[in-house]
Amino acid sequence: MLIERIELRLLRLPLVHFFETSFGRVHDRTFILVSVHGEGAVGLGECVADADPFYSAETTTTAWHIIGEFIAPVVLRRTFAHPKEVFGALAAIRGHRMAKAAVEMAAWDLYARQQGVPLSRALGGTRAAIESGVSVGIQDSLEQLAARIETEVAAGYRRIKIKIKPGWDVNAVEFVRGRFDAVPLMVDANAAYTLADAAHLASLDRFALMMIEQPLEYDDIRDHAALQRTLNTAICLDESIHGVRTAEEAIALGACRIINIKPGRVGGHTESIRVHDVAAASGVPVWHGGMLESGIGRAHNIHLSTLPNFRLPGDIAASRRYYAPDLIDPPIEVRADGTIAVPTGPGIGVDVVWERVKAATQATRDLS
Ligand code: OSB
Ligand code: MG
Repeated sequence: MLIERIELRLLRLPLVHFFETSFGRVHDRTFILVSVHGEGAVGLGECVADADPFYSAETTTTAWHIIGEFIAPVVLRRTFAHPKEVFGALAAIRGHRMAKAAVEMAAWDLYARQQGVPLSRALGGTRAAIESGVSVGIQDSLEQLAARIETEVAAGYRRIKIKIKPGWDVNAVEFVRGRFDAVPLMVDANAAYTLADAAHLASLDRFALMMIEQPLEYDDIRDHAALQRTLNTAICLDESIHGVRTAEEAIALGACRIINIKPGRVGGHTESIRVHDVAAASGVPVWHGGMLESGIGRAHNIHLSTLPNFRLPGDIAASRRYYAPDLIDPPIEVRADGTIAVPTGPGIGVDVVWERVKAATQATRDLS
């Protein structure tokens, strides 16, 4: 697989509904779309870095810089026997896993298209459909939260995740449990607490939550281990799992019982498979997170979720929840049973509407 040219596009898409987490409210998403060209084919990757450094240290601007000045020079005009070699080839570049992942995932798509197989098969996945869950942001009122959950439960989603932060946590969960007593429910704090909040977080134990996602600092392992010892509810780590090494540390120290995998956060599909495999070897289930991707990044997420240790519903919902219209047509749909069919065409297997991409483009850069 020869990489001949890389094209970057900076896109901006308005969200159908604002999305609020403990670190803020967003109304649109700015992200980089990467096209990797080689031997007559094109692979696509979507960078999950946000415009601001609030979820992670990377931003769209740092990723643009790192891809253009450091990643492209390593991979351009180079022949890879397999896309699993790309992440290792970038080892000299410290960090910047979102920037690396965007290019690495585009290389996987290119490879799968050249082989004429769906990306899921190239990745070693085994399922024809994946389970879909939904992430519901912080709303202006508890009534509005209940109304949104009502809609998502009716649509068939297999689990509901609500975002929490101090002041919108035990009260919100108690309210939701009062209305939806049996719904599979979990919470995500996006690092909004400290170990001093352990007793407060333990008061969530009585609501039969599937897990509490990332309660403490974005790069912490140790305090999560201490917190997990005081909670009955499983901790799931998101931000703290930067790759296979932090996954091994977290599992060894008992910092979590479940891991959220986002290929963008760990450096791409290859590193995601490694995290998936070390978790499987320790009996730790994983599930696929989301970063409000367009249908292009979401398609990558669907394919990766076909690996066997993705044992819980992912944050991979229908296109219509995010963008109207999405960048792909047909859009991603969730069926009444809460599953998504894995695309069967070559590569990511979705059709990009380039007119929509062009309309959303703020800047471009050609690297060759
Ligand atoms: O923490 O999982 C998160 C969105 C943006 C940044 C971080 C997170 C999220 C989500 C939304 O929870 C998942 C999605 O629906 O794409
Ligand atoms: Mg999260």
